[in-house]
Amino acid sequence: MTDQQYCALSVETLSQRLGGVDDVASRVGGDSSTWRVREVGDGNLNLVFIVSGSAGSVVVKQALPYVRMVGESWPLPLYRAHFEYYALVRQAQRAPGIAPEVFYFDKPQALIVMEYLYPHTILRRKLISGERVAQLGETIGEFCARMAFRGSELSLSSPEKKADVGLFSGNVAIPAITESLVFTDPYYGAEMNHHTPELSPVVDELRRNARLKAKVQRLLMKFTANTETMLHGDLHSGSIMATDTDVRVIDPEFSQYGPMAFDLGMAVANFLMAYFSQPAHRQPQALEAYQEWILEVIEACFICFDAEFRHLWQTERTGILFPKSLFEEQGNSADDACDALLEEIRLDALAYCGIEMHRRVLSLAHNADFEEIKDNALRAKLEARNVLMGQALILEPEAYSDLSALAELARAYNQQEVL
Ligand code: SR1
Ligand code: MG
Repeated sequence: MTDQQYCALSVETLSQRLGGVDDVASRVGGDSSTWRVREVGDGNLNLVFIVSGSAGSVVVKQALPYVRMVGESWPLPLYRAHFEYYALVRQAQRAPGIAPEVFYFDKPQALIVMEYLYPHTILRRKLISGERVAQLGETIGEFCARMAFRGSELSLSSPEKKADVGLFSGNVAIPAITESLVFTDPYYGAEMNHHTPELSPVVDELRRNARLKAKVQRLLMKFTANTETMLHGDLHSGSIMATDTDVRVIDPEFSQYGPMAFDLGMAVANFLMAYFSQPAHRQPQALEAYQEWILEVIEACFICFDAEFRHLWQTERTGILFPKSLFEEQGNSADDACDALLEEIRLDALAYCGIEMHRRVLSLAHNADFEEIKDNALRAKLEARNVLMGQALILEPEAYSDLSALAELARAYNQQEVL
């Protein structure tokens, strides 16, 4: 398959095209003409197939040369699949057991064959249907900390880190999407934007707030200029799959080197959007307990991020940053430096969180938590709470770095009649 010119797979052609690839055939098993192939891609960009045979199932993900949710009018380079592959390999090394295992990668075809996660389902669907997942916040917090620390010069050697930043700097098309859809478009009437019509008074006021826009642009500046670590880059609840007791992270195609706080902020934003949308999805008797559980997930996420980062700081600080030769070996503790760095990450994560809360209701790619609410008046009311909390986090992250203050803020907006 490797020598062939790129050609998008289909349910009809997949078995014939991948049947001769040993790494795939041995996992699926049997005669490839008997394989069952389903296209299950419901994301914004790619083709995703589940292929099953007598020995098991695999997932085949193939990039399309355009943005699937928009169509061929928005071309997107196939090379993004290479970066997804590079990211999956690094995630397996830096945070083992969380990303799907890769079985096969075909660069010209922009396709990755990987582990089929079963009986896992997309976390966003679980949050909409009110399911609980044990250790959710803990796993995501720990994952973010491991990726943040082990992808940085706190851990990597300087040449290794520079080479990786160089490699990922070839991925120009995907960061450009984040730079506009996440950081810029929500704050003016960009062409592809849409929002619930009843939300307009809140949106108009937000877009008039020059202080807010300036803060967001400063965060964009950090996002573009700061190559601290390798990010997942799109850690929303559709990029997390789970059972009741197991949590996995998928889809790192938005991976790039960027600020340590970014993934943590994105993940927490998606938990908060699940929180604010709950009144539309839960019966009143189940609502409060489930919303409180989501707040516990957020708290656990931050606590476990800090704990794991501190642990790695003590045990794996082998890079050029804050070297032990400068601290411990001179009789100085480096603990205060770690605390200060974690505080900075917490504040930036809260601000990135606020931005993600905005883009998912104001820009192009909305999330189902709000989008599936059929009653527009209710949807706008819940989205308004989310937008206003996001604004508070961007403008004043210092006020909410204490986790109980953050939870109180969410509870306060959850009660507020904005519209
Ligand atoms: C055009 S891509 C829109 C969004 O989908 C992805 O999941 C990212 O979140 C991106 O911003
Ligand atoms: Mg994705």
